[in-house]
Amino acid sequence: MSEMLTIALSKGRILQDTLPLLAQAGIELAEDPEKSRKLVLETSRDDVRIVVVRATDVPTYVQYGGADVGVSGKDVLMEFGGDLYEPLDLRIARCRMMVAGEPGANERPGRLRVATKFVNITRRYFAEQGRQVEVIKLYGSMELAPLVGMADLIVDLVDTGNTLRANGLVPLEHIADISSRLIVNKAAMKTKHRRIKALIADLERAVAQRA
Ligand code: PRT
Ligand code: MG
Repeated sequence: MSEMLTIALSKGRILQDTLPLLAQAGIELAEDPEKSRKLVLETSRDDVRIVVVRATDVPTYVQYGGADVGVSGKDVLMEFGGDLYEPLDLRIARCRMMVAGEPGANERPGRLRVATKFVNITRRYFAEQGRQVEVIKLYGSMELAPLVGMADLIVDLVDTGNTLRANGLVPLEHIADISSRLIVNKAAMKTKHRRIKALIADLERAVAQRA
């Protein structure tokens, strides 16, 4: 029997959108992951297992070898900035990273305050443009910060725009297009080369068929 291949995924949209791609690669789950409390899930293949972790922890598990491969949003990867291979854009869980706020808030004079959970991306974005900002770290509900006068701007992910609209905010500046990527541990890419190459090829085919 060949060595175990461990895949790290997060619950929610990434799991939902990745499972059909894995199924096309011949990897199916035995039980419903959204209902199960298990963190290690067996699959239809004896030599493949899935571990379920927080979205922001997926790159950490893959970089440090807790998993051989994983699926992460480009937002999470840009913020993480670690040392991983990123061989395939799965084109799922797509959205945009935006600067948002009240209309015209990005043209206010002086040093603006920006609330976000993406502090590294935000610092980099404004620094590249030579704009001085104060970055405030939040862990969620960024849209609230401008409403209570705590920040001029937020940096957040936008899909339909409904969340911004519901809070009287508008998208102001586009930072990046986001989708989920297959990531691979650098050592595993060598030691499990044949299997990982095959997985990449299978997923590549599945992605192409959906496009
Ligand atoms: O939820 P948890 O705290 O455990 O982790 P998480 O929020 O990182 O996970 P999850 O499952 O919510 O998101 C996983 C990945 O999905 C993200 O890292 C993105 O790459 C991708 N993704 C795609 C999104 C969205 N679309 C999205 N719309 N992630 C979050 N949102 C949120 C956004 O932050 C905002 O609050 O949805 C809201 C905006 O949506 P609209 O449709 O109202 O514009
Ligand atoms: Mg979430």
